[in-house]
Amino acid sequence: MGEIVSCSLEDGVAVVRIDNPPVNAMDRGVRAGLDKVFTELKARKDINAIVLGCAGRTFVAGADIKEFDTGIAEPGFHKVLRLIEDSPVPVVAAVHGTALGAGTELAMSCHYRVVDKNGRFGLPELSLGIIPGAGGTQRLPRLVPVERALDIILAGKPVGAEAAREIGLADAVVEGDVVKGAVDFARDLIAKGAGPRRTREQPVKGTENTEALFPQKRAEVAKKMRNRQSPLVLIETFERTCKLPFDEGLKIESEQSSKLEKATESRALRHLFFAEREVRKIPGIGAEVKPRPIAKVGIVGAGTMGGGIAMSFANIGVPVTVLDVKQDFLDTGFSRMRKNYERSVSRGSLKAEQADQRMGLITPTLNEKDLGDADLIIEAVFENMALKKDIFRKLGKVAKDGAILGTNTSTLDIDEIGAVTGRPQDIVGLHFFSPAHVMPLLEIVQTKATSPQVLTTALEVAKQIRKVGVVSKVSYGFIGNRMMDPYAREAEHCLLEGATPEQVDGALEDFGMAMGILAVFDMAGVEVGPSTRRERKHLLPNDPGFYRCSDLLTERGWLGQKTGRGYYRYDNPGHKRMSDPEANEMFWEEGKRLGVERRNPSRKEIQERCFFSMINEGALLLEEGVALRAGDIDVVYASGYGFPRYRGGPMFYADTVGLKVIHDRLLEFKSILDPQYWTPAPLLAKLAAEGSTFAEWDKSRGA
Ligand code: 3H9
Repeated sequence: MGEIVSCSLEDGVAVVRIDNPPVNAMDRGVRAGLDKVFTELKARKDINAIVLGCAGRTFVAGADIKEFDTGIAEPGFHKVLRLIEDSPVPVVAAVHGTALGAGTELAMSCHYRVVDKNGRFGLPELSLGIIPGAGGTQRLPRLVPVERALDIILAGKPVGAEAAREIGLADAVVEGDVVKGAVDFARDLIAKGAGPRRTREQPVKGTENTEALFPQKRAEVAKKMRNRQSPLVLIETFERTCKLPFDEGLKIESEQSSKLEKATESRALRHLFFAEREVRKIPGIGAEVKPRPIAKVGIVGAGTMGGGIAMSFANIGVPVTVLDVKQDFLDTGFSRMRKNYERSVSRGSLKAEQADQRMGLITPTLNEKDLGDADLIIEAVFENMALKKDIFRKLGKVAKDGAILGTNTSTLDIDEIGAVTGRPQDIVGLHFFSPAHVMPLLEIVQTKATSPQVLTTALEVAKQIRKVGVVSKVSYGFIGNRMMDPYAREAEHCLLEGATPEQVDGALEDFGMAMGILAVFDMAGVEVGPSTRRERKHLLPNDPGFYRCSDLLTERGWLGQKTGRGYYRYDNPGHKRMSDPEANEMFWEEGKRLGVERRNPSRKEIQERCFFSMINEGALLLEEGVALRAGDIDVVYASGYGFPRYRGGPMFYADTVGLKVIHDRLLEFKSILDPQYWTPAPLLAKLAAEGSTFAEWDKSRGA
């Protein structure tokens, strides 16, 4: 293996190269290498300029996120960046791929920046609950005006090469070999006699009118980034430092950033960062199992779900054939897809020709034989076992050998469906979330027969269509919906006990959920729950209050947004939810009739009942092996159910509350509420007794 940081000389220009795959994270090794090379270069008299670039697919993509757990080792970022900035000859960064976090900070400590035309600069630290801690809050506003600098970090979105040049973050945009472009740029500097241009020596830009700016940004953050600490600390850091000399500002940045690194918000977000990558690793399936190539996809069912799935593939350039039984259904489905694309065009996120291109990749058919050349066929028809079996029986006949057969079922037994295909090893559950072209989660359901290669391919497909794929075993509701059930049951029951939908949803939204569950039911259609429950009546608990309010609403035809009333009233077309005193009265009367105690549960009680029962179910899923890791459950909830990322997912959140606290509270609820629901899961009881955590449990199993 070559050196992590190497240096070569090209006629008076030193080319320093970082080579630390996969993403050139600026770990201790990189810092030590830069320290050594730049110290040596400082002493040389035969060098007129230095170019700093990276091998591989990207410039430095940030600090090594793992290092925050152990503490940053020596040499630290400030020392190394200062050394580079102090260079007596000009230093030119050659940026390709995405300079992220410490990568952008490294580039800003160089005197000039040359960027590949597809290169980008980003400071995504807030997505990890921290602020730029290697001088980013101090150097960026010395290159671009304060307000713009703050917006770049608040948004966390990378800035493209041209935009970076326009705002003064980059000096030149080049095509082709970026290091060569940077060497040419350096030679120009030498010819012009231009020396180092140290960012830290520039004045902060745009400091006029900052008095109004910071309160305004604080108000925006309070609205858009509710309950978050790091964005407020970022604004405070800018406010306190924008009129201070560089070194004083840097000291404040350091204090603030090390405070944030230790806070729960950052630990939670870092946990999710790694958990989202860990989900791809399946115990027992090694790198020798290669995914099957997926060049063509078939979809059965042109409904909302089938259409969304088709779009997900067309969006990455994969041709899709969509099958349905009637031309009408195909027409409706295709016009829905076209409308979705048109909406993206009118919002400016897609060009009209791209929309046409994507629609051009989707072909309708009424003939199942047209799915014969697909590498992957996904069924997305409504939930009915007989219908699905019929479809899979036919697919077993028409699909080519080695084609993967996926079902989008959210409730049915996939082993049973797979059995009729004659090739159960090729079947896998692919549970998309609606709207499928938007939602980032894909539950991948492994049956008893699913082959390792099929599972690996499903995980690869998820990555290609830019979704996070999480493996679940077959179980009613898989991971996500199974844990949703107790959560929603408690939310619903609180209505019988005297709470209003606003109080219940308000408590859940205050916790950080994207939307309260009752509002979600109103959006999805209140009748959906009662209709799926009818299918499995024999399995329901003996509890007359079980989802009673949704049954009542359904009986009255108050089905949510589409009928203008459900748990709430709606003023179409704005869908603004409003209190419905008549519905509330109906819930309370029903509670009285059923003899439910009118507890008027507090905000805290609503939150504890909903989230602790959800966590308890999560512990059962782990014990049963339905979910592989607590981290997998967290990924499901953060990416598919609007669980606040800054709490790390339900299982991480449980660890932060303390499993003993949750265990004891479950027992308290058992003594005052319906006892059938509140027995702590054995795994939760065990970990609570040991003073352990779900994270430790994951670790003990090598996850
Ligand atoms: C920062 O810089 C703070 C500073 O202000 C200084 C403070 C003092 N560290 O995502 P992928 C691993 S904060 C450690 O699958 P892609 C990743 O876990 C940092 N590991 O690839 C995975 O490992 P494995 C700011 C990292 O092509 C492998 O690399 N920077 C890091 O889909 C491949 O990753 C960020 O927030 C890291 N920084 O996406 C950027 N980055 O194979 C974070 C990646 O074992 N990174 N790994 O599972 C990303 O956003 C994406 O990885 C990137 C590539 C877009 C770069």
